[in-house]
Amino acid sequence: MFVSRYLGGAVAALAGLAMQVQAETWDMPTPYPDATFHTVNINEFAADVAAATDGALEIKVHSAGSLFKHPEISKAVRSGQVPIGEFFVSLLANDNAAFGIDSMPFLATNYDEAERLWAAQKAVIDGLLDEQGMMALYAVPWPPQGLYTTKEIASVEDLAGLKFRTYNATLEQFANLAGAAPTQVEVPDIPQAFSTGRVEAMITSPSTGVNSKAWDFLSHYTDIQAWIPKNIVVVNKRAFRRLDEATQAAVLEAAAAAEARGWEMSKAETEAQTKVLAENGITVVQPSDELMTGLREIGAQMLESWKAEAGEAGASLLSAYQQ
Ligand code: PCA
Repeated sequence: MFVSRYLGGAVAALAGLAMQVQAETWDMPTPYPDATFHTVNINEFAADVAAATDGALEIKVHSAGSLFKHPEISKAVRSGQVPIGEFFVSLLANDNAAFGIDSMPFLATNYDEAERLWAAQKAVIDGLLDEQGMMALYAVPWPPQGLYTTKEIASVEDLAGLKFRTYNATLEQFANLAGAAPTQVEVPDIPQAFSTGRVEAMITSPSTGVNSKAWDFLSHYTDIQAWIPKNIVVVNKRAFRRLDEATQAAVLEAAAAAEARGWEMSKAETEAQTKVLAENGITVVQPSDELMTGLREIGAQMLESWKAEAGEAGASLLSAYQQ
């Protein structure tokens, strides 16, 4: 009696151990809230991986910067603190200018252009990520970026002096060149930054405008469609290699599906969320020629400085895109 109970316990313990060895959980930090379509897409990706591997690989999503703050996510994946994560790809522009090309104003402003730019960019950044011990799984664009303000904006001069919410170095440069005063604010902090008066204008997608309830603190959305920036999902290479072959294949397959699905979600969001802005009282306006001319001049100036910084790799990226 005592012996069999003892053995029974040992067998149960061993079975538990085998389960632990087989089933792996990957913690995945992401920067944006649950309602964001990127996060919805990532949750589907995680469900696909779990289903395809019979639960052998569980990806546990930690959204809205809850596990790591946005600027820390790439470092956490790089160092192996977490095996996988999502971030705004242009945040790595400090490492190499190639990461920031998708935030260049008026270079790629529709989805066809964005797709071609991603192909040209990917060829360069795959190698850069590899050097950092990471591998890109997939990237998904935000809808075209528009201008949110508390008044009508007829020309670049109207932006002068505005306290401007920014999300990366390129947008900061843009705001500075427009004569505005940039302040970096992460998405989960947008409502508070506006309600406390830290900022009073921003450039972002209809998606982020809706997710942040922009109508609580802003009145005008000018549809300038300035650029189409992307989020990227990356893995730590060592963590990926530790998976068995079938699991690796399942991750790659789910990633390819997530990329295709994400681009479609993004396209659908553009119109749908612009409508939600209008329904909630935001005045949606088409930009004046004067405003667009002024903004394009700033964009042209920024591209020149990007080229100077990005060197030969940048030149070949651009010529691949412009072919
Ligand atoms: N939303 C994110 C990035 C681009 C976008 O549309 C943000 O505003 O930070």
